Amino acid sequence: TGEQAYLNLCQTILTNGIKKEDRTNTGTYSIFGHQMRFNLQEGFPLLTTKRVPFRLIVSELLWFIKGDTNIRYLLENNNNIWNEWAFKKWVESDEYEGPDMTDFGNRSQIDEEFNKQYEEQLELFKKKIVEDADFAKKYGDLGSVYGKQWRAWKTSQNETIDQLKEVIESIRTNPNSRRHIVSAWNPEDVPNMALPPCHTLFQFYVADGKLSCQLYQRSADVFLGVPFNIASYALLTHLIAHETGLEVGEFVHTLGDAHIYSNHVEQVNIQLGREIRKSPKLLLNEEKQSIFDFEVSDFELVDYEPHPSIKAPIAV
Ligand code: DHF
Ligand code: TMP
Repeated sequence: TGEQAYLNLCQTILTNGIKKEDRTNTGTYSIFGHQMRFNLQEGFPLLTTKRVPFRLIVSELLWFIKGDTNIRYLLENNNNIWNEWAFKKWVESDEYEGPDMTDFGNRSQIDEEFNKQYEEQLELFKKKIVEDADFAKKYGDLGSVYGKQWRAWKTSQNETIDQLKEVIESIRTNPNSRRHIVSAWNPEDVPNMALPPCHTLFQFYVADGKLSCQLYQRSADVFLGVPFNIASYALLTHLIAHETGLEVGEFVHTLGDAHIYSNHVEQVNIQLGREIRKSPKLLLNEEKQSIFDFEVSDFELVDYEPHPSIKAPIAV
């Protein structure tokens, strides 16, 4: 199954990964170039060897689809997965006057006193984003990240390209095309992003009445990010298949630098010791057609009975 492919990747990295330093100063074990396949007909590929919070995947994907790049929408949906990258911009700004938050990601893990201060500042920041629209506009925005590139890629002629709308149209009208591509990697715009896109480019493929999707992910945090990325692109494929009247085919996940952070190794070993369970099933609100009309309440996951979640610190 697809989940076995994921566990094999984890095992391969632990066995063959090269010890490699990284931007976050955490340290990783890393391999370069790997591919996994998930047959979406066999069930929805949300991992069962640890609990993965489906509702966070839904609200993050809807946020991309809306073309939104501001964490305010995520916070309104109790989704905290992008906080650190907005917070980083805030504490590095001239307007921030609280205690020094330099390198908060690493310091909060080793210094309990500092961690208290950090959590306090992060709570204040979140509160301000939700309550103060002007503040949110300035400090909640992650820059030209996914939503921007998918829905409003800026051209040199000052026009915008709605890549998502266009790709759905091309799937519908010209299914055999080999050009069903959406790119989040915009070299000119990369400097304006809180984090350059990890899921960089994806392509759709139609054959036998089924829609498949392949993602090129340049950088993959295999324990924390990848389970989200698999589910997110599987969900996107379901939504577009639904809108275009196709069945779902495969999700092909191609990775560049696939790494396990050194402070995730213990967690990965716990997960590797667990038995894979039956994949859940995804139900979509059949009354909705367009991907652009879906809301959080239009998704339901049934028969998801995973092993317990496994906590791990995220590298900032
Ligand atoms: N940075 C790094 N170093 N790794 C990432 O995977 C990553 N992902 C980002 C942004 N920056 C990143 C966006 N996606 C979590 C999962 C995905 C994600 C960000 C964070 C995460 O922390 N997952 C936790 C649970 C989070 C929660 O329940 O709030 C997990 O255990 O899966
Ligand atoms: P990098 O920009 O230095 O590659 O750091 C980005 C880190 O975030 C890296 O560990 C990969 C991880 N990541 C994912 O795995 N999936 C994601 O969706 C995102 C946004 C990040």
